[in-house]
Amino acid sequence: MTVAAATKRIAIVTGASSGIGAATARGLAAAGYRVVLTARRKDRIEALAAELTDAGHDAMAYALDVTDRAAVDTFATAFKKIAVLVNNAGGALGADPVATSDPADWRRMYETNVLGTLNVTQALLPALTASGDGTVVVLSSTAGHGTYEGGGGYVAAKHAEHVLAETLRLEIVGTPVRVIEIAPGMVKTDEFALTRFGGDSEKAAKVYAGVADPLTAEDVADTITWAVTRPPHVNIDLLVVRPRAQASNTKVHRES
Ligand code: 8X3
Repeated sequence: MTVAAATKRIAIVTGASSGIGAATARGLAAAGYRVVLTARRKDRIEALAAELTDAGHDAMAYALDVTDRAAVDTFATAFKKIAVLVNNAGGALGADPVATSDPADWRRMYETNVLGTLNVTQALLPALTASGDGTVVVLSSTAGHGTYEGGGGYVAAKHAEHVLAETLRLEIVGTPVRVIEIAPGMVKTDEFALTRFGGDSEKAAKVYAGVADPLTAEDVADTITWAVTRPPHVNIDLLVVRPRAQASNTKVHRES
């Protein structure tokens, strides 16, 4: 893939095949960016890119597994200048206690959430810097700022993503790249909880049971789009966003 010099500034979104990633691609396209949608599921991102293009936006799709460093490096060679990178790919696997959870789940969550973000950010940092005004967004979670029972490997991975964002911000200060961390709480999407519970829809539904209005993917995309469209000298270091019914990771109001 080669990407011709674009008149519009380029925004790359990982995990853009569904949920927050897809909504963010829509939001950034509407904000005037040329969006590059990446995810493993090529059919989904191609369909979304076609939909955005038909609606008059500028969008393209590129199938990518963020844990495959060689593939990420090849992808990065297509870009000389990037305005925005949204590291959204990731997710949760399992909700078992530390004593019994599956180490394979922990490893996979570290790979997708942390190393995936590291791979893509490292590979695209030169292009973000070359743009003269780059923005790295790290989609962490409220799980990156406090733990909860059964959170285990997901909480650990999200804490690592938070540390990645904070450390990178320290290390690149003085360059024209800002680092924004968005930490959503309870967001009801089609796939997050279903994936976490291995496709068990009953367990997935319990996560949101009785919660009046969990956040939607669009709520989070709106937050991301707002943060990246602030003037270049404004760095939203960290933005925690939860539904009103959720006061903390462990304090959720449920109507019975
Ligand atoms: C998702 C929030 O509460 O399921 O990142 O960990 S939570």
